[in-house]
Amino acid sequence: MKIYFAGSIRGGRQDAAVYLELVAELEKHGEVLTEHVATVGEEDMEDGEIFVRDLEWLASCDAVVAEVTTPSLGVGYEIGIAQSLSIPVLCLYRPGPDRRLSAMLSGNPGIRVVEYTAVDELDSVLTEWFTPDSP
Ligand code: 6K6
Repeated sequence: MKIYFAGSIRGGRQDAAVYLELVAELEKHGEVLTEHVATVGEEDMEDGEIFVRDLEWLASCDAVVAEVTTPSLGVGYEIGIAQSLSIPVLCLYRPGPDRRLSAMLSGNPGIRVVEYTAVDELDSVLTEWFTPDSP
């Protein structure tokens, strides 16, 4: 199982610690192609190289898991591309008093959105979602 993990980078890094925990959980279910999304600091790559590499990985993956609490143009773009390629998308969202998830995700019948408060709640959700034919 090749998993493309998507999380905010230039949209804001306030959830980077959550992404690290999530990547560790996702590694129990397959190969995470995009571990760098959870690491601190930017890689030394041109934006054009990042775009081409990430789209190749996206097109080659079996599933996309996106942490969508921090809004990110790049994550939204990746979700749209994944949907157009018929790749299953799981969005993970931590509700808060000062934010609302985009209707393009919460109202989208083609993707699964799961609300959570802490990564350790997601064990059974991830196991069920990664079970073949489940997403
Ligand atoms: C590496 C680690 C931190 O920063 C970098 C260099 N930049 C990027 N490297 C890899 N993927 C990127 C980078 N910038 C954006 N992306 C992709 O877009 C990732 O797959 C993320 O899911 C998403 C984040 O988009 P923004 O708009 O929040 O940057």
